[in-house]
Amino acid sequence: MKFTVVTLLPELIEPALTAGVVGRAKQAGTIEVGCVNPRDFTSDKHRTVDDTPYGGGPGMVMKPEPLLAAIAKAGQGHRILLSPSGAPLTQARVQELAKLDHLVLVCGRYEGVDQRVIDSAIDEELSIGDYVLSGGELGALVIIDAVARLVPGVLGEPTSADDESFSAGLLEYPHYTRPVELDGRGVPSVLAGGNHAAIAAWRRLQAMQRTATRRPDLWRRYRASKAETKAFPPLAARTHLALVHHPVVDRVGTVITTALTNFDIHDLARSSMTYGLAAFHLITPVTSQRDKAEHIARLWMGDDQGEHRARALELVRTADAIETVIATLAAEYGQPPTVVATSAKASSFPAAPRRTPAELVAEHALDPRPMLILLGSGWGLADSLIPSVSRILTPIEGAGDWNHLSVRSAGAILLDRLFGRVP
Ligand code: JCQ
Repeated sequence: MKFTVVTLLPELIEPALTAGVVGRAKQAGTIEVGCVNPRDFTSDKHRTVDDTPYGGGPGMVMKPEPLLAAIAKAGQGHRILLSPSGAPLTQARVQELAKLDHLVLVCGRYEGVDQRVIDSAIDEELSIGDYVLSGGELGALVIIDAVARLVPGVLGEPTSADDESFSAGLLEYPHYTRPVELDGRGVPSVLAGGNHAAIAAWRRLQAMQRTATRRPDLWRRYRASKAETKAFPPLAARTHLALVHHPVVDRVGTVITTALTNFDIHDLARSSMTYGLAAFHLITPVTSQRDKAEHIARLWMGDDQGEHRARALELVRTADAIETVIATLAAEYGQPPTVVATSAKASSFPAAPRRTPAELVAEHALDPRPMLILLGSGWGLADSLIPSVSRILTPIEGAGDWNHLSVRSAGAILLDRLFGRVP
């Protein structure tokens, strides 16, 4: 594997590649690194490599001709420009780059590079993160390091590269070595036990826990294996959604009981099924309303034409009060649920800690307790009458002040934010 760095500051590149794994690989000839300096392709006596920007503005732009000549001198290879405007570098991209045999890493300085150089002589723009460096050299070193360690023969063991963070979509589990006690801190006993299956399970759980809490973005993309799903069932599978018809408020804040609606039952049951929830509860103290809900659900469950909807309606349960659902879940799971309220108003449930959907998932992902999410019908949950609420979800925000989503729409949006996969 060959790397050619196009840079005005080769002295920033060369010394950084003499030590460690990459330094050894370079010495052994497993990788080859060279620099080409655009300043060597100038013809004026000041060896000018920058110029003022057309259109004005602060700073300077790299002069095209010396840069183009240096890129040409670098030879045939995949030409990458390091830039804060590039696509974010990922381990997946690093793995692809490691299959190529020559990377040309072009480093900008000053405010940047003439767009026509990018258009004519760059294959790909990559960013190493959302911050600005004074030049592309440190980014080029990052790419060299990340790619080189995947080149066969650079790392000692061929397996130790794939075992790590990001390759599996999870963060690394914590590592320990001797001494067994360090300033009063011990080593998790499972690691010293010699039970390899138990160690593997512990490490996997640690990796999952860390990923869920530290990197909700990665956790959302993570696809557990069948065995993992069995060992650590997903949060959705122990989440219950409830549509509350009492106690809720009307438009002036009076506590009321709302009437059941057919569309709410059908649509929220289908949303619950789509996102893998355990059940959808309809809560009303009115016996005839509960009978009606049961009737609506049973109607479809007997219908062969509506087979898909039938499966969703099997999730429907009815209860006379929130406390009844809590008691039922406590009995079913052997521990009470975390009760989560939703509200369109920022001021409701002032005592409950506020959580974004991502924070709630992070907090709960590997907590074995069930979760009960309350949706209010009418003008929302009567917060002072529901003391069991221990978390409140941040309101769904649209474009402006007008915020009157139907409970069906709010429920679907919420479930997608909590449990929806990203492609
Ligand atoms: C790379 N994240 C930050 C700085 C201009 C090409 O134009 C410019 C390049 C740089 C160097 O790259 C970065 C960077 N990933 O700052 C300014």
